[in-house]
Order: sequence, then C-alpha cells, then structure tokens
Amino acid sequence: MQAAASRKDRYMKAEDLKVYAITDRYWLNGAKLTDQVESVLQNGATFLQLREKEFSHEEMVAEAKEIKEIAEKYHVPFVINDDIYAAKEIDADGVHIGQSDMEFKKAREILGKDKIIGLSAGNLEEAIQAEKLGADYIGVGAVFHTDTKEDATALTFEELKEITSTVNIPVVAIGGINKDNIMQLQGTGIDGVSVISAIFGQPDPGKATKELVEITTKMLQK
Ligand code: TZP
Ligand code: MG
Repeated sequence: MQAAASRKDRYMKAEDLKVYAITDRYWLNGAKLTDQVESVLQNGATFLQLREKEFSHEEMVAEAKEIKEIAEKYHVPFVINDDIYAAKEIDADGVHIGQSDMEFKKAREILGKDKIIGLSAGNLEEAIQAEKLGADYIGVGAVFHTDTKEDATALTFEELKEITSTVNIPVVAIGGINKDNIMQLQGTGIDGVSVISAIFGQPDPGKATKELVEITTKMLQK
C-alpha cells in the first residue's frame, strides 16, 4: 500500500512560486477552463490558484474538484481564492485570501496547520503582519499597472525590495506582469511571478506559460 502524501511531500517550497497561474474565465471564449489549466500545467506553471469571483459555493466546489485532479497529476500546489469552505470540502492544498486577520485565523482554524494559506500584501506593514499571522507566502502588488483588478494599488520596486528583505516567508509578485516586463523584476528578491492575463488572457495559455517560465528562470538568476 502506498503511504499517504505527508506534509513534507505536499507542502509548498519557495520554488513553487516561480510561475504562479491564477485562473480567469473572462477570456475563455468557448474554451474549457479545465483544458486551459491542463495545458498551463503541462507547460510548466508551478502553482495554481482557482479564482472565481462570481461563483456560488456549490459551483466553486464542483469546479475545484475537477481542477484539483489536474493539479495533482502535475504535482502542482493548488489553492482556492477566498472560499475557505470549498478548500476544506475538496481537500485543496490551501487558500489565498486578502488582508484580514479575522479571515486568516478562521482559515487556519478550518484548514489546520498543514494547509497553505497565502495572503495578499500591498505594502511593508501588511507583509510584516502577514508573516506574523503565519502566512505561508505573500502575494505582493500591484507591481505594474493592471486592468484585471480594479482596486489594486501600485507599489514601487523599492517597496517590493524592502518587503523581500524584511520578511522571511516566500514572496510572489503580482499585477500587470507579462513576458515583456518580467526582467524588470530582477534583483527585487521575489521568489516568482503571479499572473492572470499574461496566461489566461492569451490566445494559447500553454504557449504563454512556457515563455513565462523561460523568462522567469532568467529573471531569478542572480
Ligand atoms: N491582485 C493584485 S493585482 C491582481 C490581483 C489579483 C491582478 C493580476 O492580474 P494580471 O492580469 O496578471 O495583471
Ligand atoms: Mg480575496
């Protein structure tokens, strides 16, 4: 009998944040999200977040079950945006939630210590707070202009550097990142890039992922 995956097998490493894909059905245009996800993971995305702002809990659970199977096939950590109960119900690897200590404490209580909880941080203070709370990683942004999230606040490379040199948890940058601007992030100390439109907004999300992986690998070299 095969042993169940232990925390050591499943738990995230900073390297998992290299190319962090966040789903978006906005651009599906008749395609199936599961097909796109399969192609994105096949082409080297290292982390996956299911983000569905319009879904009911039931819809989220149904979709997440399918996506989880694909993520498991490629051994990629899979988290759900916001819906802690869906993550619990389908035994996802974790959740990504916004900045709220109430929400964080609730998530930790419901999911337990072995699950991934990622937090968004828009400035140094929030990054320090996230680490104190026990976040497993932080998503920091927006590092470039983005049209994907209306209320994203901008942050300078200097602020980003200050965050990566202050906190000891992995940091993934987010917001307006694409193949043409990734190299600008070199030297900021991030562990990877998190993208929505640069993958799911592209005509071929798999091909786009492959390019992002190549460029991000270069960007992360010292
Ligand atoms: N949080 C901060 S910016 C952002 C989120 C979810 C949007 C990222 O989308 P894109 O298309 O990669 O700019
Ligand atoms: Mg949120």
